[in-house]
Amino acid sequence: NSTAPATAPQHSVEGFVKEFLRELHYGQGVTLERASVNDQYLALARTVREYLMARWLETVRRQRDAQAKSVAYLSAEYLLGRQLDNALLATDLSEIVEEGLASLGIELGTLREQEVEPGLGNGGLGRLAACFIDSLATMSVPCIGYGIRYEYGIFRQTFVDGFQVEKADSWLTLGAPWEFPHPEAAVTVHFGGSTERYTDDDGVERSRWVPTWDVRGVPYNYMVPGYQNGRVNTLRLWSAQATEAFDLAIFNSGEYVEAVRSQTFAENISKVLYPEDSTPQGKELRLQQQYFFVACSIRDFVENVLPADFDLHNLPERIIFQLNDTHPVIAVPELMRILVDEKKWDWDEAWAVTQKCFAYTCHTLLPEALEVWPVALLGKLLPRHLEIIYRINDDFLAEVAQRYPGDELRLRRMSIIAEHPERSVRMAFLATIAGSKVNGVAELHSQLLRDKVLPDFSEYWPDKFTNVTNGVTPRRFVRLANPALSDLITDAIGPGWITDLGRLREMEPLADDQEFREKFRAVKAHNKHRLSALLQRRDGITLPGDAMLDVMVKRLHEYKRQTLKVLHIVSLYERIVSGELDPTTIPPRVFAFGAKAAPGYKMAKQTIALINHVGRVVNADPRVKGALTVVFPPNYNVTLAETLIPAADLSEQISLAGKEASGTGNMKFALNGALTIGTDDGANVEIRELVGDENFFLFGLVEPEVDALVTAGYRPAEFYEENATLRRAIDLIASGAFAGGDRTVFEPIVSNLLHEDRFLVLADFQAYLDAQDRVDEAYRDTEAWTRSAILNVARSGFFSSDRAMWDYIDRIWHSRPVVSR
Ligand code: 26W
Repeated sequence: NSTAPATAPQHSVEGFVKEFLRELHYGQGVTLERASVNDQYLALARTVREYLMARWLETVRRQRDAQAKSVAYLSAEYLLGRQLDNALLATDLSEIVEEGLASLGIELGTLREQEVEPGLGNGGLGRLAACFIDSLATMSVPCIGYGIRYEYGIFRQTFVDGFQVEKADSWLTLGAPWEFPHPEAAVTVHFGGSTERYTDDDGVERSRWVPTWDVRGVPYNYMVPGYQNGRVNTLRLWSAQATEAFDLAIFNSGEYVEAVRSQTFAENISKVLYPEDSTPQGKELRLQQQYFFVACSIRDFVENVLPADFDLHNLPERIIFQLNDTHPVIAVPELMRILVDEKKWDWDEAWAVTQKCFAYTCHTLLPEALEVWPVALLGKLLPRHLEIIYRINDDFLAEVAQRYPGDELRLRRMSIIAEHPERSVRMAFLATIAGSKVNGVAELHSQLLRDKVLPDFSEYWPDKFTNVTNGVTPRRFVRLANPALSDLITDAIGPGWITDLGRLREMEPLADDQEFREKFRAVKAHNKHRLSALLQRRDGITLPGDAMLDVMVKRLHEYKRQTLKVLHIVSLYERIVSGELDPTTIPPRVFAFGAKAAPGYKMAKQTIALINHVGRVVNADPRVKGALTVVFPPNYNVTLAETLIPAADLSEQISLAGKEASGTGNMKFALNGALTIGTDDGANVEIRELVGDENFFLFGLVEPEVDALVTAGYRPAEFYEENATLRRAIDLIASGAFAGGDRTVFEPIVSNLLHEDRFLVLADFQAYLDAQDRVDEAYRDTEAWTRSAILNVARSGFFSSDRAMWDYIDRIWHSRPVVSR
């Protein structure tokens, strides 16, 4: 019929070439002869988009008709990675495009490299959101991802003399072919002002918000294509704009700069991603970002996604807002405000509906990472929301008081409002009280969340708490990142694993097949060459030919303990140069790091400098040449991960037990055939259980031991005194050996280790070295190592984000969002 969307271009080389040239001519306005690489890339992206368009429009239409329950994933971060390859995979166009471009003398690989990845996230939490929306699309589950279209994503990291220097990430400057702006669908959100009481037409006394300034949220839509299933979900990111471009009265008086001030002010809200991972700074702009995007999103869902005549009493049947950590929690009082103030509902009926519409995922255990907002700040920016939070708190505490009469201390512990060190709102408590479910992101984490972070709440609502262990998308992190391994797997067990990762189990018997092991090693070798070529091109880094690749990539944080890895390297180096260790007796190793530090995190930045300086000395010393190599390519991101992880032999997951909520890098490595050296932490626990103890190098204190040691009074200096190997390593750093003789450069790291060592690096040092000896030992037996690597792949299917999504559906979202096909 006439409203049906246009059909997709022909799925053939000719069909593609025709569309591509059309895009080049009419979209870019250039001829093939004069087209730059960027012109070609943009035309290609737009062409691929066209293949998805009919499916997208169809998905949206079906979803409207089906009136199915949707998941609205609320996340301040989406760390998407490059889009082109994923779109080619989803549409099964890779071969056609490669051939079609080749016929025009263009290399697909060159255009691929042109894309700047949208780095709209910091690390694990943002990447998880990207994996989840991929899985939901692939599983045909209705989902809309809501977030912020930051103009600048996570900073680009450079090194100057080994120290991190941040550069702005201008990911939009060369064009953004994957986004669809919809300025006509903009919504207005309010800030500031005060509240007032009034009597409504029915004579009821009510509160209302009288805000003083507003901002327009312009939605930008992005396609989220399912894997070859004809479905395309939507990611909707909000960009902030001034409601009025400028104040004409001021402009006419000649004050041009003053006239556009409000525009700059409004646009600041979506200007840049906060680069703090886990240490909230309590900045007003951040709260503005949070409220901005959730207010836009709720309004959008209620006014644009739901039918016009929709009765909001039925909202829980149509939506579940999944809160990705506490960042979007201000959505709770916002929905209450809409229902009570705007729709004039009774408080209790509004609260009953609200409670069913939210669920909360916690992603941390560090107390300092739990967001709190000073009452003064929140009250200034969102006075009505603060009132609503007070009311939620009062009602809740009254209930608690009824259950535990006279337990004043408990009320104080459970109050959303903390009194010290300053009056503030504990967002995790608000989320827990409002959410229908609260989940942690790995078994151990969920346990600790119940027992240590929210014990009073889990006692009060034992059934509210659940676990969903994280997962990663096999499309991006196996099929796309590791085509050689993918082909090997598909040859062995067929292609079904791509959407049913548990089927990797079928490979298990092949671990005992000598010929298969050889092929598996050939895949690893191929991936190492590919990495080597990339690092040469990208950073001028040369990798030695044949060495174990030992990789630690993740944000730089003390609890993750990059310092422990450095001590291992320094210790090996020191033992070799002092003559204690013969370098020809250990397997040659490349130690690869990738890590960004929050710009204000001093200790983390020092650690980056230390790694680089150790690398410089080690790599230049002929006494260890060939045996030890340290590489630290700058600006680790999703794109680099996709080449680095498939090449790895050893995965470093060495956080202090009880600190890493889950980890997801750990899963990507195991799925790509690296063995893990790791602590009993986060999802490492489940990886080890699944792959088997004999295929995993476990070391270190377990969480109860950590707890006991800290309670007893941990004195790191004792470990230093008692362990000669450790002492020699630390002394070498302290001597200035890695800083041209300057003892002051790394003094803060040394004295922190000796006198504070919050994350028990020294306590775990010897156990770590022993485990590394076991790694060397195991690596020498090539066949046995390969066997373990294959078993790691075969037994890690559980870590698919598809499985994680089924668990959310089953344990949290309940009424399974209907598959509308
Ligand atoms: C600035 C405030 C702030 C606070 C917390 C920013 C970011 C956070 C996140 C919760 C940090 C984060 O990314 N957590 C990670 O989430 C991953 C996905 O669940 C887990 O795998 C990681 O273990 C966890 O550290």
